[in-house]
Amino acid sequence: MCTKNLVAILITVASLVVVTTSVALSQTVVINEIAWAGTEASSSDEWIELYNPSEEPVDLSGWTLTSDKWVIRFDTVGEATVETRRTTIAAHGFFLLERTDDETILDIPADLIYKGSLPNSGATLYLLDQDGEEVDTANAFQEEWIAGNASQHEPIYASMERVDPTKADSLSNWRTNDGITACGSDAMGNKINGTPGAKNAAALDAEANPPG
Ligand SMILES: [Ca+2]
Ligand SMILES: [Ca+2]
Ligand SMILES: [Ca+2]
Repeated sequence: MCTKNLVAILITVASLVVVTTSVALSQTVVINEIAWAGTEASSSDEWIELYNPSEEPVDLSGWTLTSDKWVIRFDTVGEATVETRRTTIAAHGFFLLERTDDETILDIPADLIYKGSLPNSGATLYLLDQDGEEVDTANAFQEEWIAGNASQHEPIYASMERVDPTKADSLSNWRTNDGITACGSDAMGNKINGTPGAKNAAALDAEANPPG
């Protein structure tokens, strides 16, 4: 509770000083989960989840999600975008991007299909708005992935989950999915060690056991 109040005060102070910088980060669309290692069915079956923590739906028209290798556009097929199905992310809603086709997560419909891989050695993702302004980043603070597993560690092919979607990208705001609070099936029907289209296990855990 104290933490929340402190954040609110800081935001108020910051918004008095600067109008348009990273203040927006606390209540805007974030890169919420990254399955950079793919799934048990296929290491190519990567997927990415966005989350909108705000009280208003957000139109992603003109926005892009980029790595240093590819650009996903939310409203236009081309570059890394294979198919778009909607451009709006609901208030407190999720937006699921599946690589290659909709089978990546068999039982949950994708909101967008893309192509282009995320190296298991690490990458940084950037979410940019229609003006090219940076809305959010993921894994911007070290070369290797901060969290998530490939096949060498249990739970295998676990996603990298953002802990608090109202807080900025940082080394401490990501965790590996615990393999317990998980949902969805991969292309072969195996359980996904992640939470595509649902609240992150890491976020639920942080809420149940707040730091301090
Ligand atoms: Ca990969
Ligand atoms: Ca799917
Ligand atoms: Ca999730």
